[in-house]
Amino acid sequence: MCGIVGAIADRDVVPLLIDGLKRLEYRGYDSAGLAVVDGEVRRVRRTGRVAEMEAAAQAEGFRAALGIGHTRWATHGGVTESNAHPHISHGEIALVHNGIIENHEQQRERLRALGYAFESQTDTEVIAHLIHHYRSQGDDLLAALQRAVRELDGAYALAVVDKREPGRLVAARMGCPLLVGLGEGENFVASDVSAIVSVTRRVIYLEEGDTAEVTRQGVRIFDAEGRPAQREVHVSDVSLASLELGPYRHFMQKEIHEQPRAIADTIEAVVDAGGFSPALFGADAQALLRDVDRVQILACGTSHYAGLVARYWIEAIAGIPCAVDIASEYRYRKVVADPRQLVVTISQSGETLDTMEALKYAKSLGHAKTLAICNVPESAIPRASALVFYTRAGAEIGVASTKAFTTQLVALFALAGTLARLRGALTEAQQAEYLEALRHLPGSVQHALNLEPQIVAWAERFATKEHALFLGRGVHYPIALEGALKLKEISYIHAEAYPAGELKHGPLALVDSEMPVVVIAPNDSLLEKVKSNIQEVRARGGEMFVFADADSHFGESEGVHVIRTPRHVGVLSPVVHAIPVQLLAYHAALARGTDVDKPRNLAKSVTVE
Ligand code: HGA
Repeated sequence: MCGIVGAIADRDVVPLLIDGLKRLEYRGYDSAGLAVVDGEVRRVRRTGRVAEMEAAAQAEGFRAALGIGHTRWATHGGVTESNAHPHISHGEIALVHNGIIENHEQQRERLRALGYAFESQTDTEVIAHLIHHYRSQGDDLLAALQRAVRELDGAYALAVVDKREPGRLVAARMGCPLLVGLGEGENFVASDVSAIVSVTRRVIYLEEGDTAEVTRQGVRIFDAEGRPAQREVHVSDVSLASLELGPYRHFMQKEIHEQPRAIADTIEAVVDAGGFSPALFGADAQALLRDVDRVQILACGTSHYAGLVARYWIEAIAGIPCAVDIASEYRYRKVVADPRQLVVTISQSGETLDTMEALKYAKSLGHAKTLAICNVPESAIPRASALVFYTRAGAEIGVASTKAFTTQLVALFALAGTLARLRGALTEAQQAEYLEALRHLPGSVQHALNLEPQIVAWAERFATKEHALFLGRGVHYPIALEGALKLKEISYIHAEAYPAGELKHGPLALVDSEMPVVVIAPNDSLLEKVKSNIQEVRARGGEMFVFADADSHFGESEGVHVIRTPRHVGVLSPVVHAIPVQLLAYHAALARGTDVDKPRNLAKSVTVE
């Protein structure tokens, strides 16, 4: 989603803003802009890439010691230059916004009546005029911002400058991420730390309702009531290397190949804790998890599929009923609350708005046992949860999630093991067996990555197709869902996933020689059933692409292509089978020439509803 960066310094901040916006490109966007204060407010905006906006800024000789920049992912109003941020009021106030203002129509009417003219269709423009309105009633910029945000419903991260106050920029946060970066004689605001990592690693994460004044000398933060607030300074460990491409062609490719390391790092937490232990989830975990008798998982997209895999593990290993809901559905339905239920949220960024809102809803119903599984330290969802497990995937830049997914699976497996142990449902011997399986997992994942050349050959055949079916059974059905989602996201091939047994209940009608069917067929108890499903497809002339285990004796035949994944790795098999479907999607997208890391219409951290 949108990226915000702002800077105040004793030097020209334009290169810093451009560099920051480029580092935020991974979040997904459709236009970019910046505004600087240099006696006047000067602005440049372009639809398309940051590089185009950069060229325009250079051509116009932009230089200034104070400025704000933005990458926009349109929600209100089309992708046009006049809708791109920053928005300006009366040539004085310039503002960038991430989020959605729900009462923008009422505010627009009110401001029109006050004489304000609108140049864009965005919800954002009302904020610029509202601040200007209070500013012209005598408030200074900070006070005007604080008054304005009190009148906004919805979600926002804001950075604002005013040509009459060149010594500061002001910022506000509600529902969308924003942090302050602390430099030497220069300070910054940004949506995430990657934007400013080349200038500082010292950051303050703003809390919900906070406003901030950022000057060259320092930062003042105020809470939602406008009282001065102290916020902790964190030193970010995001490395520049993790934000750079290195020898890879795309971040997605890099991140697919980083999975053995990411998984090993995440497993290390389990090893350090001496096995499946509540200590993995935080200091209060023992007390909170002890009497859990149901689990509710809330997530979106790929994280939701991780939750679907976890349901099998939590029910089979811990014997605890587990429900999995799409966060945006859960938050709008009447839910029967159960205080002994553990509410688990899963979000790579920890900022996914739908998941955050679902968590708030669960808490409002009295759920106190909340656990976040998340990849970004100190992000909003873990901060709003009683317990947290941080996956150790490192920065994930590609919009299509890969290493975040497989490390989430490791975290969820550790949760299933821990709940089982707390209930006395796991013997020492079983725990030892599971830990052994975990130890072998990075190697099996590496083995699956080695299948890449075979998968490239398949992908070339896929690239010409417009549709694909993915089939799986049991714990591998969510992997079929994930494979279909990956293919859709980056290659734009329409793909659907079904539990293989559902084929004859409808989708079989779609099967012909133009509909490739991918089957996840590990050598588990459902293999014979999957083989029957394959015959059903073959009988209709469908071409099959089967991922089978090395030990499954699955033979190739006319119209049935087989790639053998590593020997069956038992209960962790879904993690290993995630790899070939990621590779298939990646290489199909490459063959079709799509923008793999920034697929059209999609954003990385989905911070709007
Ligand atoms: N609603 C604003 C900002 C959109 C946004 O935050 N996207 O991530 C707009 O449409 O311009």
